[in-house]
Amino acid sequence: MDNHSHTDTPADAGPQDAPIRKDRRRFLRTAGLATAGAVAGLTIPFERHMPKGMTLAAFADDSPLAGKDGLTLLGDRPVNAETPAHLLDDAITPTERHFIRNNGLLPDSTSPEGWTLTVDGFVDNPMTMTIDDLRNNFEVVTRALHIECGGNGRAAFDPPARGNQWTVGAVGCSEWTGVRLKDVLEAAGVQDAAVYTGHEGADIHLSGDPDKFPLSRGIPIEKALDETVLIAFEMNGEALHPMNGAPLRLVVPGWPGSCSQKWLTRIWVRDQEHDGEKMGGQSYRVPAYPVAPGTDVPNEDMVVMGAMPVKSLITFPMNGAESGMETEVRGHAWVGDRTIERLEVSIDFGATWAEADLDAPVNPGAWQNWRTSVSFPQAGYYEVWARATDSEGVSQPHAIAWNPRGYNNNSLHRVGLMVS
Ligand SMILES: Nc1nc2c(c(=O)[nH]1)N[C@H]1C(S)=C(S)[C@@H](COP(=O)(O)O)O[C@H]1N2
Ligand SMILES: [Mo]
Repeated sequence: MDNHSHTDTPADAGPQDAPIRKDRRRFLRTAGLATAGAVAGLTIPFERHMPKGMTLAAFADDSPLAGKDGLTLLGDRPVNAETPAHLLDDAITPTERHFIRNNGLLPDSTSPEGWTLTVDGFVDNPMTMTIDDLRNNFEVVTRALHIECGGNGRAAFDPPARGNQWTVGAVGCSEWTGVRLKDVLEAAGVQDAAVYTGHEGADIHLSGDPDKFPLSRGIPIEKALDETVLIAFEMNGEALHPMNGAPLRLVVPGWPGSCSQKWLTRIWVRDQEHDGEKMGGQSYRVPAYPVAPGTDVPNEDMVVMGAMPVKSLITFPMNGAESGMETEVRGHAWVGDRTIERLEVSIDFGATWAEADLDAPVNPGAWQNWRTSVSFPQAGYYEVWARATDSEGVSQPHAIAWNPRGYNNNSLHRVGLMVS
């Protein structure tokens, strides 16, 4: 495993801050990178000589990608960044390579100091707990768990779908430490009427309106009581990265990433499907029946996304690389609520397939690592394709099952190679 050290975790403004930084941090945090100087109200006499896109040294750790390594920034308001496939090669995704998907702006504080989580609604004992309460009153577990954004792969939709144009890298499998949501819900005493959770976080709506949530999603109570679902306060053995939900978040492996509420403040147990921000309309919803590409689907025919489909990624070699006549090919495969049974690789555009060596998940909810070695018959351009099959015999398709908002694209990952 590739363990990059990272000591430059962007903490919130502290008293140790140099004066130039203090009052301008908030502006910078909420402004676009390009306009950082202007929005912070700084006069920069030699601005005309500044290389385009350069960030200001005095505010270096305000960069949305501080503490991240090699991510592709898709947008900075809100911050969205994906990881190139070849940087997802580690069995466990290092924090600096875990993607970022935000719907709003970071909370004013991401410090564990004074943070509380409330569990209420259809429970016998509503509770408000600090992070220490969680640590002290419940079994603390560490698990490798994969999170994939429901819109990962959207960039390949045709006709295109609105939203972040993720290619393949809005996925990761880090090691999360926390307590089981199940244990906390059982302590709260889930009532018979409970059917769904509703999650709330402390992030700030893009409008700045304190009464609006950027995102508030939930999961069916049966899934919430699944032992893989964690309320996490550590990522890869350290505090959570601010962009990944510090100091507290849910991790719901195998379900759309949006279920894994970051900056978690409340779990509201409900007697109906949660109706929070981005639960309705076309958000994180897919047509209840297959539709032709480009179809306009009415809201009432859309259903909330559940377990994610079978999928795999080639993390070595890198797309477009040069290769010798023989190479190792490796990557990961995952599926929501099932396991991967088989991983096959093709070097002839899918005419023939050879089975790769596939690991079992290190624990339920972890992605599965695979590797194989391929030999090419002669020099030239090849494509390596990977195809996973899950425990129900379902394989990845060649084509995208089109839907209006560009979710669930689990079509085959392909890597082109120049072989000599
Ligand atoms: N509070 C809050 N939680 C959130 C989000 C958000 O915008 N706000 N984005 C969700 C989405 S859409 C995804 S895909 C995952 C991404 O987690 P990551 O940013 O740690 O990779 O966080 C989810 N949790
Ligand atoms: Mo997402």
